[in-house]
Amino acid sequence: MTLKKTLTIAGSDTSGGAGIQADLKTFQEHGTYGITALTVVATMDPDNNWSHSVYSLPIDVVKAQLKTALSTGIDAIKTGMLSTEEAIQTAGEAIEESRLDHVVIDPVMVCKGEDEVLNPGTVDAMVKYLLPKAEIVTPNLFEAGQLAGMKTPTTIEQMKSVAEKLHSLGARNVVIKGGKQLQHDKAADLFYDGKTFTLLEAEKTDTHYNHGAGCTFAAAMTANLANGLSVKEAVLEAKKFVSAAIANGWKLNEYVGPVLHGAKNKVGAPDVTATEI
Ligand code: PXL
Repeated sequence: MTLKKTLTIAGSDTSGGAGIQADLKTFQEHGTYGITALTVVATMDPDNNWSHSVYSLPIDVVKAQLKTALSTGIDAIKTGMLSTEEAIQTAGEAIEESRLDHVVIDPVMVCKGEDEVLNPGTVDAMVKYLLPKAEIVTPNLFEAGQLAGMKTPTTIEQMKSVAEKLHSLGARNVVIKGGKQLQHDKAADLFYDGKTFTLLEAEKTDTHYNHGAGCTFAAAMTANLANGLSVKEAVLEAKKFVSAAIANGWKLNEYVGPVLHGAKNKVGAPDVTATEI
């Protein structure tokens, strides 16, 4: 038996819901073989309101992992948390070396509840080294505005303008995640392929237990691309996967509730609609 191989270049979320842990769980649910190159280790302090610390790994260690990973013959790559310009450039070079089209860039700038861009300069580096290589880029509203050099979109019309800008910067497809900030009655994400805008909608789930949703969404797209789906199908199926995961989010402790990565395969997915707008 051979499996499609999906590589994530991302950080470890010690609490297990986001980051590389979300990616591996999601890959497993999609039947792809997960391979990792770890960039940072994120920890959360239970004595300080679960505040995050991010420890970057030495760049040599990232490069050594990428050498191992690429030698296995990867089918699709996802990037997640990359805390330094050097790590972003290194990820860009690894993608280049892989010659893969199936590249999903999740431009992680913040962890939920924290509101700072990881490092000054990382936004410019993402635009330079990663956007032009993205088959799909998956920013949230804040990240989309930062990458585009525009203000954070809060309406679907504004999301459309930002998506056009991100496409013009080299991303072949753009998925802007609406999240909770978007003023809309559904849980909506905007998909733009350079020609058509498609609004993906699911019923909103009244939950705070959605930690890891963004990573899970992008990882599901990555696995779907590796498994041969078209970009549009990969995004639509990933939306179903993450909607199920959010609808079944659960309480890990008083600070955090992760999504249930395996929910779609266990209990099925809620309805998702795709409407050209
Ligand atoms: O959810 C964004 C994210 C990505 N990657 C890592 C994280 C987080 C948030 O906690 O820890 C490693």
